[in-house]
Amino acid sequence: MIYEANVDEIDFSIKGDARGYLVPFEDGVNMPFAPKRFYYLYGTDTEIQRGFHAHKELKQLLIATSGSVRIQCEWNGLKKKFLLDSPTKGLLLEGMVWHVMDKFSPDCILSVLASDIYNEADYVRNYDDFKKYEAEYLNSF
Ligand code: T46
Repeated sequence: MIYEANVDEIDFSIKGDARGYLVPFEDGVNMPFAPKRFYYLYGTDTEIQRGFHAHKELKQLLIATSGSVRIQCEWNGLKKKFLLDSPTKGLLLEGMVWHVMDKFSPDCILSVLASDIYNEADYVRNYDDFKKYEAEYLNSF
């Protein structure tokens, strides 16, 4: 089974006036998918690493709405680290991207908009399985 992968850093369009700032997300305007789920991670200790999985089909937009967190990604034979440290930017993870979140600041709230409801069957939690799926994808060209 071939699963596509894509990673993209996105700078949001900010609405603001004398009262403060606002960042809207609208399907068909600036959202790359229509979200079906929202969740957030908070209270994660600085020393903790989370994630260690990829998703087969799920698309997610990760935003540090408070504080900062590092996201280490691996996809399509590439490895890259991203720092989410502002509510004005996000990280789009589409499909088969192995990701690990760490270096959570004490005030970090990592908010996630997801393209589908929670489904454990969509997770690839074994790294060797991830590499097999990735190799299948890379050999398909
Ligand atoms: C991801 C990263 C960024 C639910 O019951 N419903 C949910 O919507 C989610 C996301 C999780 N759960 C349960 C499953 C586990 O028993 O919450 C527990 C913790 O989930 P997990 O160990 O997968 O958490 P993280 O921080 O490793 O990963 C989470 C998301 O699960 C994952 O999709 O991409 O954040």
